[in-house]
Amino acid sequence: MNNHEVSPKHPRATSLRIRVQLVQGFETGVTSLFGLFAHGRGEAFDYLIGEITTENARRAIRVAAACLLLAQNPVLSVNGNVAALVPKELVKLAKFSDAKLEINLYHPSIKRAKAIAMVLRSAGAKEIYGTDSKFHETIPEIFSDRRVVDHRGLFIADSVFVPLEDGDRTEGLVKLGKQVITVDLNPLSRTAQMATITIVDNVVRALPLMIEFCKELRKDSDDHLRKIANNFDNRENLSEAIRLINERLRILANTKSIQSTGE
Ligand code: PTJ
Repeated sequence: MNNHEVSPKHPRATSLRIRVQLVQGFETGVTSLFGLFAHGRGEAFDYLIGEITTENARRAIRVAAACLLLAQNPVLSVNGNVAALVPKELVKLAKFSDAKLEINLYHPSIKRAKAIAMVLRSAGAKEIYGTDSKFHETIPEIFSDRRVVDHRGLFIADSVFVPLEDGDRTEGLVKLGKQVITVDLNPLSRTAQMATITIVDNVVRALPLMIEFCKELRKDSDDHLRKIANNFDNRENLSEAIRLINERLRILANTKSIQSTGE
């Protein structure tokens, strides 16, 4: 028994298993140390949301799937956190949305990019962009190290899926006229606020659903997909996400015995 093992009897077993995945990601050089902090921030918001996929998030996931299917050049951007948490799902999503997978890191390191590529290959990825400097291109609109992208991937993409993203790059990508789809548990983050479509959910819950929607919607006409995509307003989506947290907290605050969900 290694010290990362989580007892299935633990009331917070699911949450603890996710943590273990990230710690293991860190130990194998996939996730950055900063990624662990980012996860903690996400976890806190997941508590507030109730650790469920809300109907609101489900709607945003369906719209995101429709947009990826409509795109000419969709790209899924992979960082150290999502590589540790949902590698198989990323590969499946790329398959069912005909999207490219590109490794793009906020805290870049060749060693980490290689480790992430290995994880994606083990999960079944055939082609991975972003690792060959021959194809690197710089986006001046982005100020962080993430400005270096693959000119066959993110550089020419019309729709980019950037789960757990930092605000600067989201802003830069939006400025470039790209459609930006993100997953962020914090509806108040700069990325959540700036993206074209924000899925306020945990990436471990959102990705399997996104794959299901892609499988289902890929049989539909572009006209139908456009109807789904056009019937969405990210401001309204974010307002609803904040309202749902607010409402949940109001109910909990008025409940006589609050059931603790803490470890
Ligand atoms: O691997 P790298 O170098 O590319 O770095 C990746 C991180 C995530 C460290 C980097 O992009 C970063 O610093 O991101 P931020 O600015 O901390 O933003 C991450 C956002 O994701 C925060 O708003 C968190 O609340 C949110 N978040 C964290 N874990 C999850 C999440 N959202 C959905 N699902 C999660 N599991």
